[in-house]
Amino acid sequence: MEGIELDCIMVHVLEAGLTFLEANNPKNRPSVKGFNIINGQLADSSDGATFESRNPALLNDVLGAFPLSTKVDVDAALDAAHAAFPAWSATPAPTRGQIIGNMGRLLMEHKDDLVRLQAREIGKTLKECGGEIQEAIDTCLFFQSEGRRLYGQTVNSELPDKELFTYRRPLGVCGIINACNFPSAVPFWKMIPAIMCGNTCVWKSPQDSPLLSFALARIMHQAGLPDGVINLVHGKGSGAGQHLINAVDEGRVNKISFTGSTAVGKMIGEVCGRNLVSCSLELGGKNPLVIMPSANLENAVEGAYWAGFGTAGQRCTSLGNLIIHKDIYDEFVAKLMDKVRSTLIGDSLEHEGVLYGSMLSEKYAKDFLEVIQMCEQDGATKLFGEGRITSDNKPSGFVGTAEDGVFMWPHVYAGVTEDMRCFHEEMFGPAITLVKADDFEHGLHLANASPYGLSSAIYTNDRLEAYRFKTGIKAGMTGINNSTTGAEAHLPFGGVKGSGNGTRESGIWVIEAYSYWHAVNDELSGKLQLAQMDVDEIEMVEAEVRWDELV
Ligand code: UN1
Repeated sequence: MEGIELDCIMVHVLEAGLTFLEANNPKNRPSVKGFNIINGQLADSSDGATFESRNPALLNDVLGAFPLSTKVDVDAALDAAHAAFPAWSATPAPTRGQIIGNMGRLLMEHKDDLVRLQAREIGKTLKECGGEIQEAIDTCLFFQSEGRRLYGQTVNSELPDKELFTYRRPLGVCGIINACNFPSAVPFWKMIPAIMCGNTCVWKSPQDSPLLSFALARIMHQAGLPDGVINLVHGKGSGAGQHLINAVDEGRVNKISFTGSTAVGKMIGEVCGRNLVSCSLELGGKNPLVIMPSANLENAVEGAYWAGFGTAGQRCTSLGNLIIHKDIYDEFVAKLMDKVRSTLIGDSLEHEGVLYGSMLSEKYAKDFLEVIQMCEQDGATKLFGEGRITSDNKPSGFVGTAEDGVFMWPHVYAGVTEDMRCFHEEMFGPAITLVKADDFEHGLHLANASPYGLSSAIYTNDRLEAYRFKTGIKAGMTGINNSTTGAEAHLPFGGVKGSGNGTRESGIWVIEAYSYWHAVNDELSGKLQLAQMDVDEIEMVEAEVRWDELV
């Protein structure tokens, strides 16, 4: 189509069979008709229904129309995953790892285009999208080699001429459901270890990032992934996502891996629990960051500011309660507010140097505006923030035309105490709550007082305080003199309490979530030897030393 600017990834996507839509897109960006990928083949939804993907930083930029998948489509994807399982699970793990390595190399080759596509589809900054695609690459490179390990053990038997072994076995068909805030790294955290262990997947892409998900799934196939190992279905959480969960009750799913809200996670946990099906649940957070007087305050301000407002506060690991020791409270808040007031916000595809872009979608914006109302209702004092940015209501650091997208002011609420709802609720947007602590013990108490336990952090130069925080906090992740965000791709990621069910993503730990241990004994003696009963008895020798005479 003349005049349309195609980047490499878009050419790639189009070569895969997508077609242009006639759309009057601004900036001559392409708009496509997208598909599910089932058994390696492009597929429409069974009833032809579609939904749109829109750029939240430029709302009349339509990326395309995608299948609104039905139960029939989800069932077809599950059929394909089941059919592919025997051959894929029998493929040597090093070969599976090699394909995963190819995925990493292809992501590197197409990184710049994927970064732009991701920024266009969910409004995160180019810098952050770059970090995220890198996280997906790191995951592939880590698990490429894991395919050459995936160790089991040889274990000594208590009986002669008998050997014991352990093997890691795949679980079967995995249902993958992720949120759109980390639409590359998080599905890779899930699917890469899943397929490395020999499982097959049905991936329900996030409703707000279908084109990026399509591009990633194509790259996975281009890397040499056999058809049916990963099947992609687009649609809504309440539609295709729910059909995938319902399939657990039908006995068609062996694992669900979900990243999203605690409410949905609990529902999934119930369905999986009653079917004895394994599930990995990465849920919400109200991540605390404690600032102590001995901290380097400049450094602490940087960390708190980034943790609160980077990604427009839309990370699971974003800062929630900023807990500041009373002795440095005024000084710290003054420094922090200087930064908050000068925050640069805008569409990163158009403006360099912005700290954060739009909200992930209109829906995220709406939910955020609702939840922050709670702060003032609870009696917190608003230090900064006026809701949605418009041409008549914008902070000095906003660049661009506000009405083009869904942009939010940064919000800071002070005077928050443990008895307020806003102390306990995740806000998932650019808003932090300031809490004053009397001393270290009080700070630690406050850090533990929310119903969540995902990430946490402390700024202190007192080693004993750092130690006591590390041992006293109940959280899956803790930063010392660092922000609450930015977990690396080879450390275990996950939470406790309301933040998850204790499973972990990333590194070697995630392998537990996608495999089971199979214990095998090989009886070589040619006879029946009974464990515990036919074991040689050892006679203890009477003590020759008269201990009683020595005292
Ligand atoms: C998420 O928000 O779901 O630790 C993932 C971090 C990122 C991943 C966040 N590496 O902030």
